[in-house]
Amino acid sequence: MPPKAAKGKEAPAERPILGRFSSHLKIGIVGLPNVGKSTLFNTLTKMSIPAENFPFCTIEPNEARVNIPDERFEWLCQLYKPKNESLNLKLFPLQFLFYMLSSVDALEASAFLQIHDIAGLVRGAHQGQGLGNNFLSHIRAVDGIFHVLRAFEDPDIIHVDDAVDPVRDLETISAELRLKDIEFMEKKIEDLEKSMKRSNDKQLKIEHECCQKVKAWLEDEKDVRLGDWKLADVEILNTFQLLTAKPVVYLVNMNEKDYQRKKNKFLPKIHAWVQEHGGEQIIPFSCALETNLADMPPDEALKYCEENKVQSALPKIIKTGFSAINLIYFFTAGPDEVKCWQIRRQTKAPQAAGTIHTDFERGFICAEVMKFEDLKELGSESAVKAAGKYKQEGKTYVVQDGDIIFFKFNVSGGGKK
Ligand SMILES: Nc1nc2c(ncn2[C@@H]2O[C@H](COP(=O)(O)OP(=O)(O)OP(=O)(O)O)[C@@H](O)[C@H]2O)c(=O)[nH]1
Ligand SMILES: [Mg+2]
Repeated sequence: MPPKAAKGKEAPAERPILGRFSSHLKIGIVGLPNVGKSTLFNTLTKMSIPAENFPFCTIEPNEARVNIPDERFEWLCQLYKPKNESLNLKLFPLQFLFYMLSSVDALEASAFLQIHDIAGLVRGAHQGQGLGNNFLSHIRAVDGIFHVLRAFEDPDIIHVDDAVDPVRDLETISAELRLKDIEFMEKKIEDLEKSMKRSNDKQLKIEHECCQKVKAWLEDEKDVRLGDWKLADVEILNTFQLLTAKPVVYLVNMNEKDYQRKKNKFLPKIHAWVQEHGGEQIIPFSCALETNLADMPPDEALKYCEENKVQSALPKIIKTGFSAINLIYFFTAGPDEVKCWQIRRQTKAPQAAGTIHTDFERGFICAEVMKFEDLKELGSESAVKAAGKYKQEGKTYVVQDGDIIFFKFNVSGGGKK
C-alpha cells in the first residue's frame, strides 16, 4: 500500500462530467408556455421572432449565438493591439460591453453561447400533450437548460394552469422531464434484456445494472444530474442524452419593480424548492426591463440603468449558461489577432490545440502557457517569462479557463512552430 502522505499530494480527480464531450455545446430555453422564453431569447439575440400572448407561438426551435462578454478579452486586445482594428474596442462597463459585442462583426474572435428557444411544454407532454414528444426531442438535442419561470403577474397574459405559481410550474416541468427519462430507461432495459437472451456479453449485464440503478433513482423523483455516478456509469449515461442529466440554470422572470428592489413574493419559495432539488443557480431577471433596454441606443440604456439603479441581467445569464454547460475558453494572443477558443472543461492540451487546427493536435509538441492573471499583474509577456511564470506543458496538461496559450507542433516534414 502506498504511504498515506504520497496519496494526499495528488490533486483530487475532477468528477467525470455528464454530457457530450464537444466544444460545440448548446443551451435550450425551457419552461411552460407564455412565461417569457421567446421574449428573453429576443433580447438575448436581438433577433425578432414571434413573441405573442398565445401559447406555443414558438413551433420550431429557434437558434442563435450570443457572444460572451469578457473584460479579459478586451484587456488583451488593448495590450496586443491586434491588426484587426475592429477588435480594439473601447473599455465599457461590462454590461455595455455586451451590447457592443453583439453588434461588432469581428466577434468571431470572442467565445459564444449557442441558444435554442424551445416551445413551451405542458403537463402530460411526455404522453404527447401540447407539442409533446416533439418538444422533448428538442430538449434532448441541447446540453443544458435555461429553465424560465414566470413570477410576474399580469391578468392579460394567459397562464396555461390559470394562476401564477412558479413552484407548481417547477414541479410540472421537472416531473415531465423525469417521466420521459423513466420511459426511455424502461425501453432501454427491455432492449437490453432481449439482447441478453441472445448473448452472454458482459457489457450488456453492466449496462443493464446501470440502467436499473438509474431508473430506480428517477422513480425516487430524483434527477439524473444530481446522482453521484461512477465513471463507468457516466460513460454509459453519456450515450443516452437523458433530459434530467442536463445542467439547469433557473431564470426567474419578474416585473421591473420587483427586479429592481430584489424582492418578489414567489422568490423565497422558488429558492427553497431549488435548494431541495439540487441547489443550482437561480438568476432573477425582468423580461420587461430587458426589452426596454434592448430597444434603446446603448448610451440611453446606460443612462436609464444609472438613473434607476438597475442592471441588465443578460451578461450574467449568458456567462452562467456558458459555464453551466461546462464550457471554458483559452486565449491565443499576438500582434495579428487575439482570439478565444472554447472547449469543454477537462480538455487536455492536444485536444485544445485541435480546436485551432487538426495539425496542431496531430503534431502537438507542447503548450506554452501563461495565466491571464499573471500577464495582467506583470504587464507583459517578457515580465511573465522573467518571473518564471511562462510554463511549458505537455500532453496531459488540462487546459484551464483564461490560459493564454502558444502551441508548438510539428507535422511530418514540417518542423514548424
Ligand atoms: N407583463 C409581462 N409580460 C410579459 C413578460 N415577459 C413576457 N411577457 C408577455 O408574455 C407573452 C408571452 O411571451 P413569450 O416570450 O412569447 O412566451 P414563451 O414562453 O416564449 O411562450 P411559448 O413560446 O408559447 O411557450 C407575450 O405577450 C409577452 O409580451 C413580463 O416580464 N411581463
Ligand atoms: Mg416562445
